[in-house]
Amino acid sequence: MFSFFKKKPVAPEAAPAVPAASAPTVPSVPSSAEPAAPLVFEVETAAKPEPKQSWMSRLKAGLSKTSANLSILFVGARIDDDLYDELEAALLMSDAGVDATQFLLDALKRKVKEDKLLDAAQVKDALKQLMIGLLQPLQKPFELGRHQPLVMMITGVNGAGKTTTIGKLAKHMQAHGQSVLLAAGDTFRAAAREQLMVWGQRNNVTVIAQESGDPAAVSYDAVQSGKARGTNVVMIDTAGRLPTQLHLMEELKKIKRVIGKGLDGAPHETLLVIDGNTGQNALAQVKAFDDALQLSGLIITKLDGTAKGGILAAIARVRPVPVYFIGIGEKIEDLQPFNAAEFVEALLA
Ligand SMILES: Nc1nc2c(ncn2[C@@H]2O[C@H](COP(=O)(O)OP(=O)(O)OP(=O)(O)O)[C@@H](O)[C@H]2O)c(=O)[nH]1
Ligand SMILES: [Mg+2]
Repeated sequence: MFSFFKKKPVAPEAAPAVPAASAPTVPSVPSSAEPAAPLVFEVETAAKPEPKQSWMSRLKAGLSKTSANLSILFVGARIDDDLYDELEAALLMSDAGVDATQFLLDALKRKVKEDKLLDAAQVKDALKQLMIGLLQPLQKPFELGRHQPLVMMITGVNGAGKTTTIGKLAKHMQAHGQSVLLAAGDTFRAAAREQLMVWGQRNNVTVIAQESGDPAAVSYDAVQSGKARGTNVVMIDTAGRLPTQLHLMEELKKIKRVIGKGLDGAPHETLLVIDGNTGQNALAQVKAFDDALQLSGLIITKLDGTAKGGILAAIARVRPVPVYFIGIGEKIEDLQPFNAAEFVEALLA
């Protein structure tokens, strides 16, 4: 069992509480403003963290397609070229990509030879160990308390799960005694701001929003407000965008620069949220967002759907940005830290 966050006790940088009057205005949402559409955030307040076993079984269920495709190959199999061919096809099918697939196959063949493995179960186990070795460098605990406030910028393509993930993280952080402030940096969609603010009200999280529609200005305000209030964590939501929308990628760079003007060294985390069902395109997203923003971490969502999971192997080989969390559903406990051994156990059950 490992904890959700790593926590570093921090000597607060000069960030005394400042009277609320000097903080940027937080527009209030009229209580009658219940949105017609269901909220993105539906977090059960009474939800207790489920036992680890339940998480594992749901992760296994999410990745069952790949796990079935891989595991079947080893049932009563002979260790020959046919097995390696089938394994290659199954790995490619799992979204592992050409590079990681070739890497794993070469390493496996070497291992089989060196250790004189004759039994399919042993070969499967060797593959598991190789996969864990490949994914291990992506595993990195998310450390709280390094900065006050710890400023996080959350990016990704449309519908990847950014806002939902921010909501889940906020609840996890609160449970770890952190005060959280959110910035409604998605000024693109009119409903996005209200959505976040209603959620903030319900969950006792301050949301900084602006009518102006300038995401960099909202982000700057949020950082200032976080400093003034002595908030532990500031999370900045951004509007979804495709890496091919170059002007919108430029806008992200600007938001990042402006955050840095609000607080030296911020954002301390620049995160990309990826929909686990995106296939190989996820790798293109990692590259493009990393080139533009120098990502510090990834969050992979929706590993409960038709996701195949192999994309993590591709990321590990081609652009090894740490994967802080993975998501397997819409509830708060459906977001957990990424653990390489656990993930491979689900992928190759
Ligand atoms: N099944 C499943 N659904 C998820 C998960 N994470 C998020 N979702 C759903 O994905 C949809 C989009 O999530 P959002 O959080 O609105 O995505 P976003 O990236 O903020 O979207 P934009 O702001 O429109 O770019 C919502 O219906 C979420 O409930 C997950 O891990 N599993
Ligand atoms: Mg959103």
